[in-house]
Amino acid sequence: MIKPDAVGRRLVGECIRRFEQRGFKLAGLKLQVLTREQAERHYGEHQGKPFYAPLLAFITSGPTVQMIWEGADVIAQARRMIGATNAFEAENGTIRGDWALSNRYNLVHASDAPDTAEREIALYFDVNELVDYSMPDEHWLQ
Ligand code: FUP
Repeated sequence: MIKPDAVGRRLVGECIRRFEQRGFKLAGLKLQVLTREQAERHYGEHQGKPFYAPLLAFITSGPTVQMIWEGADVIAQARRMIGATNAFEAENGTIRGDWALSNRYNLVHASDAPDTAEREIALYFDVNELVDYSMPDEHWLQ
């Protein structure tokens, strides 16, 4: 997910470019302002923590871009590409390490395991919004 701070800072194209150029395949794409209910379901694990309320206020404050990326080891590689949650600890060359200076306004989210990816995809997409197709360069990327 590209979060409202990245949309507001005109970084949507840069974020998509990194995943595309790494070799991942886009299987879904959507611009939407999250409802309070979607945000609560997404971040339910953090309920009760001090940053929960400001996190929900932030994530519902403007448009987000939901993306489904496919490819070899995509979950682990995407997490590496976005960098540590706290941008002050994110390595240079990661999305957060290059463009963020915050532990809350950290530009992007990526699912951390196959079951969370499934849950988050179902939260944001209808099945008929997923696109299945082949890329001509797929045999270079496995
Ligand atoms: P991530 O898996 O990278 O999305 O990170 P977490 O699930 O640990 O945290 C979710 C979001 O909560 C982060 F993107 C930013 C926010 N957060 C804070 O605002 N303060 C904190 O101390 C920790 C996380």
